[in-house]
Amino acid sequence: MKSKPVVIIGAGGHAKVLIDALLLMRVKVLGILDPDPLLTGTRLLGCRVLGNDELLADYSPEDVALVNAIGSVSLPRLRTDIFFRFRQQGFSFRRVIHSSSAVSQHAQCAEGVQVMAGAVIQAGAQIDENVIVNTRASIDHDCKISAHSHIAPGVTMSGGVLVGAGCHIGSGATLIQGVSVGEGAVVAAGAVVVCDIPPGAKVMGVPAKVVK
Ligand code: JB2
Repeated sequence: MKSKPVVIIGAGGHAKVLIDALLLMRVKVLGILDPDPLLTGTRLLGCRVLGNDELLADYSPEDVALVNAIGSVSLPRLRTDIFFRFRQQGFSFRRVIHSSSAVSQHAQCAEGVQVMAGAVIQAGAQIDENVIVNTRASIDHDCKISAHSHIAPGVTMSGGVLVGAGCHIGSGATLIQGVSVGEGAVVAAGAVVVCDIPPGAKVMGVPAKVVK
């Protein structure tokens, strides 16, 4: 069955990476929505910025799918809000899996999951809705990444790691096997996590320690 064409929400850096992957997947991009009036009419990798989110009223959820191109660093809640707002209107969010990633056929990726170039997801892993597994991140067997979390570029996660919803795991962090990261926690770039992290905590360093 032919896949639906997509409309992209947000025209920033993450959108550029997603469009690159979508073009390789041969998915048709109808356009990009962004509230910044200066961007209207401009192009990102050849795809046109149409205007703000109100233009979504011109499309039917039966004919198009959405791609959430809001990243999770500068606007941590917005990505989640966008996902719920437009799903409530009946739209679905397309999975974007870069052709150079290696996703086990025995792993599960839910609605709207984005797996970027060079990422590896091993057997038994479960990736929940709206999660970003960014460039060259490695998620080993039986990890569970809960909804709306961002696994930044170059993260290494050994087997059986549990990440709660809405977490940010910073670039290059390492998490040893079996540790748990509580909901809404932030792991700083380069941290090495060797024990469980409570919900909402911010940790950094080697080994990682709670700083907030
Ligand atoms: O409500 C909105 C909205 N609010 C902000 N609707 C839509 N459709 N777009 C919205 N935006 C737009 O998202 C902003 O006007 C802006 O153009 C875009 C966010 O772009 P930015 O480059 O600031 O961030 P990003 O989310 O694309 O990328 C962040 O996350 C990535 C994962 C950066 O930190 C990247 O470095 C990172 N790789």
